[in-house]
Amino acid sequence: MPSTTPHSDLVLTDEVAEALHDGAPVVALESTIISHGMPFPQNVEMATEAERIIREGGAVPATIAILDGRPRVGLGHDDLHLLATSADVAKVSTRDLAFVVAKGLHGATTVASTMRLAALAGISVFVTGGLGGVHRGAERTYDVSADLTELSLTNVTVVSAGVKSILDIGLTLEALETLGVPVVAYQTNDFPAFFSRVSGHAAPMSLDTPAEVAALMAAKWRLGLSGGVAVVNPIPVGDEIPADEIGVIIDEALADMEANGIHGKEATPFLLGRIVELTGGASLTANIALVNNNARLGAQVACEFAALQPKK
Ligand code: PSU
Ligand code: MN
Repeated sequence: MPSTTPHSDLVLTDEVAEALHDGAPVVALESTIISHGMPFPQNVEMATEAERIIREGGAVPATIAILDGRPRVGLGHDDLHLLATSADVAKVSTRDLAFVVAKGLHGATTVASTMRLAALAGISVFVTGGLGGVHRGAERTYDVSADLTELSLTNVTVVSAGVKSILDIGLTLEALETLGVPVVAYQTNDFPAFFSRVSGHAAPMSLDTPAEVAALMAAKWRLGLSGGVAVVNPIPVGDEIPADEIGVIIDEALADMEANGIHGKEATPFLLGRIVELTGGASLTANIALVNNNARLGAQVACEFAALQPKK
């Protein structure tokens, strides 16, 4: 058993603590995607499969959530099941972390808050499905995800399939540029749009191997350029939903959101749920496929990055 924990408020599983202590590759995973991003039982199946793929790739998975007010890094099956089924799990972004911890509540962490807790634990690579970003109509609503703020602050690489076109992809890329966040498209020159491999927006940079991604991470942080790296990995060809097909659905989901007066932290979960309904579950199949694809890449990046670190 390791003698030190990275931070006294965090509860790590023995497996995660040992891997971190040994400098072995660890990959963080978020929990909002489980509690507020997908229906049961696909959510718990997805979470379990992503962990399995990360292990298969030679890294230790560490799914992150708040349970009874304790930030947990690494979860067991019962924890995942609770997150997948309970109505008492708040969606927790950075803003909400202190409240949920102080009140002893359950919370599912977003990209932003997962990054923060991963960094506190000493984890450098994090796998998810989609990033938050600048919402369409943000010039009226000011709705810009705290995921972007966190990417500007916290030294963690986030592997995603880009952002859904529920967001304004062009403005999201502009915001990430302003915030100094490298957006690295993996093996493509196009910024991927989650369900579709291409968004019509050029990616600012592209890399072709996990070793190149690890080298970029090392160079960024060696230069004292704090903040995250967004690695955007297109959905596999066979799992893609064509942009025009999903575009119609997304427009309908956005109209429904407007009609129902949904806003703030409810906006993203509402849109994700509505898209699953409107596609008769096809979006869910695509969503699971891209998470698995990101888990494979995330494990490879974590292995390459761990290999660059001084031996412990
Ligand atoms: N996009 C998805 N699936 C998700 C999310 C976003 O395709 O599950 C979740 C992630 O947890 C992300 C959060 O961090 O939604 C962003 O929420 P908001 O827009 O309220 O910041
Ligand atoms: Mn928001």
